[in-house]
Amino acid sequence: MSSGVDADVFEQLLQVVDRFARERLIPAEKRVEEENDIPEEIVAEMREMGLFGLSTPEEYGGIGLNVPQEARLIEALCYASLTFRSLIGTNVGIGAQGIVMDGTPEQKDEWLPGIASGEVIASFALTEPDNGSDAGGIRTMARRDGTDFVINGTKRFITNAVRAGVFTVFARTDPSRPGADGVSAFIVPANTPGITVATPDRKMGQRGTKTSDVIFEDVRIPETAIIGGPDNLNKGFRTAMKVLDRGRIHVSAMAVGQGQRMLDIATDYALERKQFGKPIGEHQLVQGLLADCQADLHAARALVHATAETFDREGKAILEASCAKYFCTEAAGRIADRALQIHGGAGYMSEYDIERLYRDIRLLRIYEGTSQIQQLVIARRTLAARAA
Ligand code: COS
Repeated sequence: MSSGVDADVFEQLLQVVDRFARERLIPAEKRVEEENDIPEEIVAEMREMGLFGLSTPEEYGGIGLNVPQEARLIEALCYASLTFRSLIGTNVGIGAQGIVMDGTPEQKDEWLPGIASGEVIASFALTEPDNGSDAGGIRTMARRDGTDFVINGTKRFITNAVRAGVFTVFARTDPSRPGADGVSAFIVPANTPGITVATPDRKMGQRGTKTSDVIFEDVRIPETAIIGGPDNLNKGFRTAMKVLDRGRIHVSAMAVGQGQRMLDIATDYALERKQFGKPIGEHQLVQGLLADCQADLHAARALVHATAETFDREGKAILEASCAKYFCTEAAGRIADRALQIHGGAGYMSEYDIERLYRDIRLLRIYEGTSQIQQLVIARRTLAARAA
C-alpha cells in the first residue's frame, strides 16, 4: 500500500476541506452559476490550500495523497458544486497523472512542481469530434520530422483548455496502425505555436467549468515530449487507460459527495414541507424515496473506498474502477431524481439548489467513460476471467 500522507495530517486536512466546502464554496455557488466563472479569490484560496497538488508526490511539491485519501477528500470537496472540483480536477487527475505515472524524471522535474502549486493548469486532450468512447480510434496525427513531431488535429470538450499551461495530448504516431497501438502521448506546452483554444462550450450544467475545442495546426514538438521519452513511442493508449482507471475512482468519489449533498437537501425539505397536515417526511412514500437514496449512498461510498484500497494495494483496479464508476454515478443520478421528486414543483424551480445539482450531476454518467463503456469493460473482463 502506498503511504500517502500521515493519517493525523490527513484527518486535519479533510476537516479543513470539509469546512471550506460548506462555509466558503456553497455560499458562492449561486454567484458561480450567474457569472459562469469561479471568483478569483476562491481560485487563490484553493491554490493556497494546496488543492491543485493533492495527488502530486511530495517530492515535487504536492501533498501526495494516496488513492483512498484522495477519494475521501474529493468526496468532502464535492459536497459543494462540482464546478469547484473541475478547476483542480485535471491537475489532480487526468491532466497530470500521465506525467506522474509514466513521465521521465526530467519531465516530472519540469512540470510537476508548477502543476502541484496550481501555477500551471494541466489539461487532458484525448477526445475528438469523431472519437470519444472509441479512444483507440484517435485521428489527430503526430507526423515525425527528424527528431520532432508535428501535430495536426482537433480535440473536443477539453476541460480547462482555456486555463491550460500544458496539455497531455494523445495523437497517432503510426498511421499504419489504426487502433490503440499507433497512439502516443505528448506533453505539449499550451503556448506552443499552432495551438488555438476555441470559445468555451455552453453546457447543460456545471456552469463555471470550462471545456473547449483545441485545434492543433502544425504544432511542432521534440520527440523528448513523448510521455516517458522516445522509447514510449506508440504506447500512449495504455497511459490514457491507466490515467482513466484512476480517474474513474475519482469520479466515483465525486458522485458520493454530491449524493450526500442531495440527500441532505431532500431530507431537510422533507422535514420542513407540510402536506396533509404533517411534514412530508412522515408520509411513507416519501420515506421510501429517502430510504432508497440512503441505501444507494451507503453502497456507493463503500464501493469507492474498497476500490481505492484495491488500487492502492495492487497498483491497478481496472474491473473494480469500472464497477465503481458505473454504480456510483448511476446511483447519484437516481438520488438526484428522487431528491428532486421529494421537492415536488419546487424542485423544478431554479431558486432551489436541487434543480442545479440535478443538471450538474448528469455529466458524471458520461465523462471519463460513459456508463455503457463501463458495462463493456466489466463484461469483457468478466467473460475473459472465466474463459481463461
Ligand atoms: N489499463 C491499462 N491498459 C489497458 C487498459 C487499462 N484500463 N485497457 C486496455 N488496456 C490495454 C489493453 O491491455 C490492450 O493492450 P494489449 O494489446 O497489449 O493487450 C490495449 O490497451 C488495447 O485495449 P483494448 O483492445 O481493450 O482497446 P479497445 O480499443 O477495445 O478499447 C475501451 C477499450 C473501449 C475500454 C477504451 O477505448 C475506453 O476506455 N474508452 C472510453 C474512453 C473514455 O473514457 N473517454 C472519455 C474521455 S476522457 S474525459
